[in-house]
Amino acid sequence: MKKYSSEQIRNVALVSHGGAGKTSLTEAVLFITDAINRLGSVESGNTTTDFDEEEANRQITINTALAPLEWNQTKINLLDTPGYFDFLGDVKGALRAADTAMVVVSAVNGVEVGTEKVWEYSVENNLPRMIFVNKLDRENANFEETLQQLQNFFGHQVVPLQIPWGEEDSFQGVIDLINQKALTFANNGKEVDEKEIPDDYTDKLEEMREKLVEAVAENDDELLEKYLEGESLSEGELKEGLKKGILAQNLFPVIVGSSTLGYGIKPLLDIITSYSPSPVERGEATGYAPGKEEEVTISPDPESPFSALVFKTQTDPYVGRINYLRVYSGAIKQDAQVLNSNKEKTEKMTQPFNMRGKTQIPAEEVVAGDIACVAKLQDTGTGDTLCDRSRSIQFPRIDFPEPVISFAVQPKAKGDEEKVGSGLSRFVDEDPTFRVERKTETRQMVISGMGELHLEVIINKLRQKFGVEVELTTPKVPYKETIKKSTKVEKKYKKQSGGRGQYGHVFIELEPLELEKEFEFEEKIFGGVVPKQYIPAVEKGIKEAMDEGVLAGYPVQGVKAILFDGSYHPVDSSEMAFKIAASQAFKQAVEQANPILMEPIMEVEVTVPESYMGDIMGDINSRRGKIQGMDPSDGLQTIRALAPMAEMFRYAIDLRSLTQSRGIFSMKFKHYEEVPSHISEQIVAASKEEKEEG
Ligand SMILES: Nc1nc2c(ncn2[C@@H]2O[C@H](COP(=O)(O)OP(=O)(O)OP(=O)(O)O)[C@@H](O)[C@H]2O)c(=O)[nH]1
Ligand SMILES: [Mg+2]
Repeated sequence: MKKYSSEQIRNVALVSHGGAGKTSLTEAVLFITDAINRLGSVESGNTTTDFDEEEANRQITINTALAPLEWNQTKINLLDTPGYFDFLGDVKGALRAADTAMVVVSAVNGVEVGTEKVWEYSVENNLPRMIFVNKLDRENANFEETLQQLQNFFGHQVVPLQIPWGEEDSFQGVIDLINQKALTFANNGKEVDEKEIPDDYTDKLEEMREKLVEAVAENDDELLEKYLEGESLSEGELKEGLKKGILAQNLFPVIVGSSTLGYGIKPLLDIITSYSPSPVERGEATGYAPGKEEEVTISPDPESPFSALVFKTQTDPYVGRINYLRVYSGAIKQDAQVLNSNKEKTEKMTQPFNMRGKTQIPAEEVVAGDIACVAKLQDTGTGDTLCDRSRSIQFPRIDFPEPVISFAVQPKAKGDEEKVGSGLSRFVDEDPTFRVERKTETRQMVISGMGELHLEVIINKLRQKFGVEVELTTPKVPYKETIKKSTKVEKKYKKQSGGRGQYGHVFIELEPLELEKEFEFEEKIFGGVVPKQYIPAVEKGIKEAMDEGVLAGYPVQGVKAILFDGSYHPVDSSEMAFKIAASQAFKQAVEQANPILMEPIMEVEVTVPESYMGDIMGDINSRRGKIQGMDPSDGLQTIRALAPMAEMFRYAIDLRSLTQSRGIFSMKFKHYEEVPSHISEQIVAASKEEKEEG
């Protein structure tokens, strides 16, 4: 690839609801621009950007892939992102790296939930947006209706630059409203023929072009005046106005085509090079001086000190770790010493390269505004800023979503624990929406992610890359046991037959404490009835007994134990004897003290469109949840509730199906509460059964 200046770069993220055609579009574009010489397809599992085995098998995108290509003296960095919600993290990263969001919409399905979401994220990132209406060749494709939906959802600034010539079986080309030509395509879109506008489209063309001109004029006072006075805009004015409107996020042009036929792809490329902003036109980026509040602005000047944001990290079996960088200023230079300002570490830059799918293409120098990869950095991961020491800066962190679903993992073969642990932690490195935790309370390894599919993919990768098989189960709930009333017991532990005997004798009183206080111990021994040297053994015996409660074997907490009387034997007493006596006393006391099970209660926040409110509240009630409050905003409702952890493990999945994926939620631990008795009985019974089997 030749060198490109910052003005000659376009960074375009393809985003959509799952399956709208982003990967097929990327493949078509690569083929048409001769970046690849064989046209792959999603069905055959041989596209450039869905190169991962899991992607090819499932025919969906899992990882954002880069597809740099050259067109009209411009380098276009396409980012082919995943559409499934489980892989949202990668979409967020790509949107941070891009200067334009190309929202792909299927003409068959129209605006879908995922369309709304990616639009929202693009707005959050202040990104200029374009819309590609795809699949116009498919049965049930309907441009009029799709356009209507787009305008209903995203406003009247959604304006077509083209309309399809025919639809479904009779889709034969594209009517270009700006140049007023009909375009047809051959050789998978490599050849374009310009034709006169067909007669049955002349009226439509006029009507749609008028709307386009009006929309452009509305964005510019001068043009508007001209327009209102009945003057027509020159072609130059129209194009310039359009470009300005797009950059200002006031106009969202609609482009049409079919990715699999290659129709409309060349015009799409022309529109990207002419109307989507270069990094220079996007202007300054904002960051912070490390440790300080005030903003620092960075202009996309290749001559200024280097700065870049790592928006994705990937581990390659051969190359090791690869970081994807969006450069904001200066240039990536091989061997340069740069600062990772988040980790305060110096990194030495290796030779940067372009990635096209999985293919590395060497790049000599990567200037401000460009996207490229660097391998073998020591401490750098997703979200980190790399910069020149002379101007230390941190770009805002990428707002990755928090995991919503958890499973316990267990290796199928004994002895694989370590391999599983180290394999999983490698994936944590790559994927900010994936977590692994070792839960000491339940002695389980728990993985968390964005959905079942996300975790399933990770488990498959673990098998492919590390050769270990694991099983996923619902995590155990870290119940605790406690007592409800005070009680006193006496316990004598005595063995005095032959040889040296054992003798320990204690009176213990138990009192309930707040659960958070875990455990307190007090001794009220008078006159040395239990000698000083045995008292620590008494405490130790109780503590050990607390590890496994009498009800279902969960740890006991929220108990105060008072040693208030006892006796000893001058020869037979020992620390061991007192420990055993204390432990037995404690167990007996707990049984008398009305023991109960306590369960973790989560604080849950669910945000859904208002129409789902009833269903959500009903569902929360059925999970033993308690509604705490509601906050309406913008047609959405946020419901705050408390609900037991035990009922919430599958909530991510259930919320999706309840709301057609429109709902989001977050959850964090709040406190422990008593388990209702009918449920407690089941837990106790289950634990007995497990004990008998085990
Ligand atoms: N007929 C027709 N089929 C298309 C077109 N574009 C994509 N498809 C098909 O639609 C399906 C999904 O296409 P993809 O390119 O994988 O869509 P995607 O947006 O990348 O999907 P995700 O990455 O999983 O979100 C595949 O079976 C494609 O062959 C099109 O323009 N016309
Ligand atoms: Mg895809």
